[in-house]
Amino acid sequence: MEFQERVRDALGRAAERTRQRASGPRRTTQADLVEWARAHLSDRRIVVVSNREPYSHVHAEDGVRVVRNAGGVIVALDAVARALGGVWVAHGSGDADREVADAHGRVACPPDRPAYTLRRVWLDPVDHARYYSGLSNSALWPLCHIVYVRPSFRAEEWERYVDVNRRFAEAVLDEVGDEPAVVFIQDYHLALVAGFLRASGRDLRIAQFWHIPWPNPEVFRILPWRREVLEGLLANDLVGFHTRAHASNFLDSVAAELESRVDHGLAAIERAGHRTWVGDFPIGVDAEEIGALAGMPVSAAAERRLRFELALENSRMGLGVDRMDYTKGIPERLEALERLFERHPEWIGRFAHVQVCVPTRIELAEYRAVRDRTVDLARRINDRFPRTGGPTVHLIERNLDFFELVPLYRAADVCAVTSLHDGMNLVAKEYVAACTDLEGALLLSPFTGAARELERAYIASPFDCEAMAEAFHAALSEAAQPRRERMAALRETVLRRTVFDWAIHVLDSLVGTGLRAPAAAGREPTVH
Ligand code: ADQ
Repeated sequence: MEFQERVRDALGRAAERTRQRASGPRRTTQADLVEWARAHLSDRRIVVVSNREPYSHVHAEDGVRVVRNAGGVIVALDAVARALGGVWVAHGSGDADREVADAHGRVACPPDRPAYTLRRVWLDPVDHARYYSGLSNSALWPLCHIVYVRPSFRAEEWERYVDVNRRFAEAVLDEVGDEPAVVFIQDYHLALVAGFLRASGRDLRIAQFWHIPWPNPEVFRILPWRREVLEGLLANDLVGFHTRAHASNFLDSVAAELESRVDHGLAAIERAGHRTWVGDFPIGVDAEEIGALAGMPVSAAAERRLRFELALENSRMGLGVDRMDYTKGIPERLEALERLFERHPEWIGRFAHVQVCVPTRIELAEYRAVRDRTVDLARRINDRFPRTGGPTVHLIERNLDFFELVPLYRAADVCAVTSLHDGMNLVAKEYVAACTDLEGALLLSPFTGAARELERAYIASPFDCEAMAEAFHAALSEAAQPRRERMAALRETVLRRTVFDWAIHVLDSLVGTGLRAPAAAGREPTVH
């Protein structure tokens, strides 16, 4: 058995022991999701659809290796698909993916313990440039994140987006055949899939979760294909967002753009005889597993190694973990740190910041620019405010395995999540989940979905450098007792709503006792 598998097995046992010892309220776990799915979805196949695949096959020195792609959403949906033996339709992005799949792009997953079918959709370089880098990430992503990066709209990208969405839908239909099915679509790459599915006339219950913010109607109306996107999404029975504000913006956008009956009170939209429910379902993390991993001796050893390697014995440690994306406020975070050293020189030489940033979408100029700014700022801070034994700002520019990430969470005295705009932000919740000893502080941007739930964090705007510098100072200086009380309150929230609650909540709203109305702003229905 490989080292990581052994750790994973031990982790499962540790999480179970933690659960058995826990005296507080019972938390929702993967087993609950599996049980729920067996009880409520057994008469329908489940098909998950996402751009990203849960497992990739890649070439390595010793042959073809399987990589389990990270992220809370993938883990939760993997649990649903495993429980039901369903199908997952996703882009086959590994460089050995084709070699291991059959003629239809199918491969059994998880590869070591097959339980469901991964159906890979193949994209060529033009698809990638136009559907992914183009319409998805140069138009919809900046449109939905209001951070003043101007979206660009190109007809050929839209055409390719339509085409790729159609191919995803065809793959779904090919898999379900004439059987009734539940289809759960993820995110903004696939806004048109539900429309193609509905047009097939098959017996499908369809839900879509929009993981990023939804802008207000004034912003949304600049999208040339706004009606097509809305019509595609309204082909779903249920559309979910992380926050009520984003759900409300979606209702307002539909009301402004389409002839429809928008019921803000029920959070439902009727158009052309079809009803779509709209709800807010804040996503969580597998807090128990993260906590169990944080408590294992391997994590403690890794933390000690890290502290030694970075010469942190006499320094407090800050941490940032992000995709290198302009929405995450990474340069703004470093500017605030520079200001911290100017305003509070007592931290010079006594505080180091570790910034883990995985390169992403580097084919786009805005992403290269944010990386260059980050590297320049780190260099400037290290020149201006040196520290004995190691850098003041330490950049790690690669993807870390969770077994590497959790020791970093453990070690950090303060974790900074400074997004300019973010649907939820899972790093904030992962950090809190890892702080089992309550020794840590979360600095959080108010422009994240997470800030709506994690009110006891040190909240500071990334657009206000002075305020963020002071928030760093406060997080590092507050007395132990109130700081620990804050962390205990944050942990209660994160443990109460796990990623498994999220999946059950969305799917139960879709197939439970008929479609239940999720909570929404209590306003009178408007008819347009
Ligand atoms: P993202 O924008 O990707 O997600 P986030 O929610 O923070 O943002 O999730 C990032 C995930 O990637 C976390 O699980 C984190 O641990 C991991 N990660 C980040 N950098 C890493 C690194 N260098 N190495 C390894 N792992 C790393 C989108 C939306 C969010 C929303 C999620 C889920 O933009 O707002 O919270 O979907 O709905």
